[in-house]
Amino acid sequence: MKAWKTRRVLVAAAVGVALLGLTGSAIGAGGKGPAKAKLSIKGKDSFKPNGYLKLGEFFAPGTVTIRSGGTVTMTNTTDDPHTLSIVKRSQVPRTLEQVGNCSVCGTILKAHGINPEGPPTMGPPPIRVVDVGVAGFDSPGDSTVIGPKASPGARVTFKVTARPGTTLNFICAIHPWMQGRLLVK
Ligand SMILES: [Cu+2]
Repeated sequence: MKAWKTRRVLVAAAVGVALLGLTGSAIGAGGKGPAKAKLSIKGKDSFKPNGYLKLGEFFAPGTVTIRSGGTVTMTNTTDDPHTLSIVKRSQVPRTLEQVGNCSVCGTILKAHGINPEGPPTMGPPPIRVVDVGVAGFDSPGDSTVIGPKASPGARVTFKVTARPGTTLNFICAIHPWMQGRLLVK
């Protein structure tokens, strides 16, 4: 095939893909979000001597779109345990001081049977999932613990049952600078 012909075929393929994309988003706009979504916990801590200490673990992505009734599978790629805990928007720490004084974090950890003043929890917590209100993740107080990578609890799946149109804010109650949102469609 001559070069210009090849190019034309490639352009046609690209247009086809673009049209498929348009069709897909048109359906999505009037319908529901994905029935399944993935979330991972990534990053690592680091420091610069005489410079700073950076706590670099994060939810990836920070914003997850999911259908009401859909499931989110979360994988931990870090060496630390974390939680994904639904909180009220007003409880999401916005300043360094609020991160340091996260009172809802202590409440969440206690609900999991973890003593926030005790030593760091590396093993499985007494209560892995806290589910308030109706079954599934739908309201502040719903929370799951995820174990460090390579542990049996390093992957968790939870169902999101909040109504379409709901935004659920979440934090990690162990590292409350880790924050995200579930957009329920
Ligand atoms: Cu964390």
